[in-house]
Amino acid sequence: MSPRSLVQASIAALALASALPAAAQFAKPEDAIKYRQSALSVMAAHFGRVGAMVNGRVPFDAAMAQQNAEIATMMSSLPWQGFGAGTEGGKAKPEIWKESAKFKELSDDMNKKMVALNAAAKTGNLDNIKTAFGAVGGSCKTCHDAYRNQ
Ligand code: ASC
Repeated sequence: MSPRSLVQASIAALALASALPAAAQFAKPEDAIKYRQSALSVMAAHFGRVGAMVNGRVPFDAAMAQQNAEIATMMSSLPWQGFGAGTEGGKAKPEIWKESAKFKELSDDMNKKMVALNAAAKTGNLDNIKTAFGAVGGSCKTCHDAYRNQ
């Protein structure tokens, strides 16, 4: 291969790699499992801080609710990249890979409800936040009941 076509091939390979779904970019299945568990864990931490206010365990602070809802919302789009083909394991039930359309539907539902929680947090109204928080929690539970081993 000439140096020129080598450079062209490298550029083509890089372009392909960045166009591939992130799922294909984990070196090992364990890396994907670690990634999705980490993303879900960070999301849950920030969602939980909103939950503490919703449940009255800590006093309501509108700015805190907003910041945490914002982070949880950003995180909510990430875990799904870690459920690519061949990454069965962790607490994930194998049904995820057999019912990928349903799994995607549930994850999209969670994203949507998290975006609604983020919007509610921006209103600064605790009742709005409570309602939207409950919807997200229900979505978490539906998916966990179906697809997560205890
Ligand atoms: C959380 C968390 C979950 C969900 C779920 C809602 O805060 O870590 O997994 O909410 O408990 O039912």
